[in-house]
Amino acid sequence: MFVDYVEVEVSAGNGGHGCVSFHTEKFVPKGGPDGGDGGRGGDVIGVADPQLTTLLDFRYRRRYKAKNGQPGSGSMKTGKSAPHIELRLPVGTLVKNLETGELVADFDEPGIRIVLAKGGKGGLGNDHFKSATNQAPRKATPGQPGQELRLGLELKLLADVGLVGLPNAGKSTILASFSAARPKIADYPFTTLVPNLGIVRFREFKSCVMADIPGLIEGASQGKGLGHQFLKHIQRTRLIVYIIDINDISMDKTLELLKQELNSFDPSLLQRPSLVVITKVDTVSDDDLKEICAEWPNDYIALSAVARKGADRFLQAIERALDKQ
Ligand SMILES: Nc1nc2c(ncn2[C@@H]2O[C@H](COP(=O)(O)OP(=O)(O)OP(=O)(O)O)[C@@H](O)[C@H]2O)c(=O)[nH]1
Ligand SMILES: [Mg+2]
Repeated sequence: MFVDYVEVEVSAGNGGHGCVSFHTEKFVPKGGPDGGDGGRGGDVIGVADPQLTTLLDFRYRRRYKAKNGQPGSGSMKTGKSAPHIELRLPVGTLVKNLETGELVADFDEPGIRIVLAKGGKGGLGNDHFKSATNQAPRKATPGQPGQELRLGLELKLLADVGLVGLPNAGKSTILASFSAARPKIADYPFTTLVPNLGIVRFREFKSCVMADIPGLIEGASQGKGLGHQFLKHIQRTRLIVYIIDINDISMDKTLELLKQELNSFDPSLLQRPSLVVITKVDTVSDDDLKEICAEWPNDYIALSAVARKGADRFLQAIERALDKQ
């Protein structure tokens, strides 16, 4: 299952209290203050883990609490600090503070670690409060509370290229043909129910990440089909590739429709660089292809992902479009 939004509660640990204590020893009746400091509470830290592709784990567990620091004790012993706890998040996760609406962190690179909730500092033991006039202070400070936050975790996939098209247009077939990803492919609409990512290699040491999202239909903005719920996954792509089936009887209307749906979700998506790909061209004769495309006013790339016709042009166009940015 693919989960791209969850709400969780995180609590960092409280700091341990400082200690009031006095040194006692045989024949040393009035030893000075020797109360140690409290230990620090554990932080809650987010870590971007490239092995993860979903926030599914957080469906089942919503509360994360780091331990409290130990209180200080006599003989100047500082309390033990509590260990930090880690939330492992898929790369592309945005974290929002639900109380303030503010963006707390963007886990946009594998391996980055960001403290989400800070543990409280330990309190000071009475040793800190001795002075010339007060040799036996009875004062220590309490540990500070750890931060407690309600957070919204939202996964927005990070890909260079997003494939957008009607259901059954052939998007997953393209991803499967140009990457090692193995999305489900079938001859009916809505085969793809969740986004898929794949790495497309242009040549050695040069590649891009391609995202195949579920097909869009007219009225997706009103929740039809799978609606807009997956469009957020192309919000962070650098290039949008519209995929249109050559057997579509009104290719230009389809392109218009796809653009409209993107526009009603997020108008800035239409400013993004884009390419138009007419696919499944192996299903028509070369003459028909010429005829159909002669009427097509836009720039396009003719492709058959199955017969790998036009594959080089397709890859070059993507590479060039990405290089331009
Ligand atoms: N002949 C031919 N068939 C293709 C080509 N590309 C896709 N198909 C077929 O078209 C059908 C739909 O392909 P998919 O890749 O599942 O389409 P999709 O756009 O991912 O569809 P949804 O996931 O439902 O949105 C499958 O039966 C594919 O085998 C192609 O280039 N040539
Ligand atoms: Mg698909």
